This record gives sequence, C-alpha cells and structure tokens, in this order.
Amino acid sequence: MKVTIVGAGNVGATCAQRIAEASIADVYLVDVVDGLAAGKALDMAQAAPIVGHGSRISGGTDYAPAEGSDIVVITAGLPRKPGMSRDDLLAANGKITTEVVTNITKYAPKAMLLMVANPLDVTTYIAQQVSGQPRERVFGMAGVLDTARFRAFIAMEVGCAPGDVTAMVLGGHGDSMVPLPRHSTVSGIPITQLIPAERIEAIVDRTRKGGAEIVGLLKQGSAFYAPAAAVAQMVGSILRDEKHILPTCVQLKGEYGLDDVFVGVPARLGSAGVEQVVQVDLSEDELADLQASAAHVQGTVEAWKTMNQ
Ligand code: TXD
Repeated sequence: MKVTIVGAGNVGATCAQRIAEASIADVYLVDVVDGLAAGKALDMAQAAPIVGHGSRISGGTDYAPAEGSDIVVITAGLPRKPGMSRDDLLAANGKITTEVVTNITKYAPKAMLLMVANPLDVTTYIAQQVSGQPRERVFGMAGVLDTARFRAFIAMEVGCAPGDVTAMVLGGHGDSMVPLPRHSTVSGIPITQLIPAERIEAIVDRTRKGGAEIVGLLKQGSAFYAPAAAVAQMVGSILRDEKHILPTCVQLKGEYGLDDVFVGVPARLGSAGVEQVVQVDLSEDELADLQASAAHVQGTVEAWKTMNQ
C-alpha cells in the first residue's frame, strides 16, 4: 500500500511518521519547499531500524513519485494564527488545494483524496470539483479530531481511560460543529448519567473552541499531534478495510435533509473509501444545528465561487 502526503509541515510530517511507524503503508511526502519533504523523509527512514518497521519513506518536490498511491492526504496550506477563523484561510488554501489536486490528478488520478487543509469542508468541496471523482473517494478529516477532543475532555472530567469514551461530533469543522452528548457514552453509560448538565455544556463549548485553544497556546501554528492521529486512523481503516464508522466530511446526497453540501457525518470507511453514510436519529434541535452548520459551510462555498468568477 502507498500513501502520498502533500505538505511536509507539522500535520503532514506527523501523519507520515504515524502511518509509516504503524506499518500501514509506504509513504511519499511532497512539499513545495525545496528539501523539506526529502529531509524529513530521510530522517524518518533513519528511525526505522530503531522503531523496527519496514515501511519505505521518501520525499521531494516532484509529484511523479505519487503514481500508484492508494490514498493522497492533502495537508498543504496555511495554518491559523491567533485570532483567525478557519474561513480566513479560504483564499490562500483554496488556491493551494486547486494546484495540488491538479498535480495529483496527473500522476495518481485514481487515488482517494483525504483533505486536511482548512477551511476543511470547503477544501473537500474544491478537491472533488477539481478531481471529478465520486464522493466515495474524496472526503475530509475533521470530525475524528473534533470527536477525539470531546472524548478527551469527557475522560478528564470523569477520570476514566480516554479509550472508554465513545462520542459523536457532526457538522462543519468550525464554531458551528455539533457535538452530540446524547450519543456519547463511557463504556456504554450515557454521559448524561455521569456528568452534570452544566459541565457537559462547558465541555461542549471547550470542544467547539478546541482548535483555537491550541492556536492560542502555541502562538505559532496549530494543532498537529491529534490531527495526525486522526488521519492515520482514517487511512488505516480504509487500507486495512477495517470499516470503522468515523465522522467524515463527505458530500451529502439527501441524507439528513441536505443535498450537495459537504459536512461531517458518520461514515463507514473501508477499502472502497466512504462505503456508507450512516444516518443517526437526531432530535429536532440536533438536526437544526446540523443544518445550520451545513448552511455556514455552503455560505463559504458560495464565497469561494464568487472569488473565482
Ligand atoms: O482537522 C483538521 N482538518 C485540521 C486542519 C487540523 C489541523 C490542521 N488543519 C489545517 O491543516 C491547517 O489549518 C492548515 O490549513 C493545514 C496544515 O497545517 P500544518 O500545521 O501542517 O501547517 P504547516 O506546518 O504550515 O505545513 C503546511 C505545509 C508547509 O510545509 C508548506 O510548505 C506546504 O504545506 N505547502 C505546500 N506544499 C505543496 N504545494 C503547495 N502549493 C504548498 N503550499 C504550502
């Protein structure tokens, strides 16, 4: 199996390390900055004898070695600075996404595309438009990260192992995301039985602002350890046909009353990519929140279309 990762910055390089060290696939890392991808790839390849994995890792500025990739992960793009919203990255990252997908399509037209660059739901839309591939093969990572933040905060609150927490966060990757406490449990026990309502409210709020909290602490750049772990889980689920049901940004075709809009929903990820969009029974309020989040994404897509008229 082979994965190309575009962008050898914080998220891209950490994804490469996780995917290679977990022996999920060989990795080709590509970046526009001369020497960056090649240098990081060589460094990671030299860790292989110590870590004890056999994945091949290489890097460069050229797209030709992406040929034969099963999945291309696209992290190329600017990260947020303190005070910026993800939508503030639209003009720059929309252009980068267009350029990257055009290049990838030349050498790996059949590779699945997993978007990471922000604004995530809109770059996923752009990737699908430029590649012309079906929704099963063009999707984005955001919900696994947002859900992992929610799960981590719940585990901290309850004082339990983070792996015991299952949770669900739907919607766009932004302030309008929709954490679902009603669908979140600790070892099967609904969190509503374990955590007082006002603490759940505070955890939901912290989850919504989870990315900004880290941007504020780092002052330069944004989160990358948890985002890279999220990408590796999605890539592993597909390449190993594990069929995890994970929140995934995907084009909806009538599900949740939404048509032709890209937003995070639970999806089964297996060897065919997005094999199923799973429909959860939502309360009226939850559905209204999801639809509002989708409307926000659609507004940003329209802004992108206007910029490119
Ligand atoms: O949940 C999510 N989807 C996210 C998204 C979680 C974390 C980060 N998220 C977004 O990913 C973030 O807002 C950014 O838009 C991207 C990448 O974040 P990262 O932290 O990795 O940014 P870096 O360290 O600046 O790395 C970006 C790299 C850098 O090395 C650039 O040289 C490269 O992208 N880059 C390019 N590579 C190839 N081709 C082009 N055109 C290009 N432009 C920049």
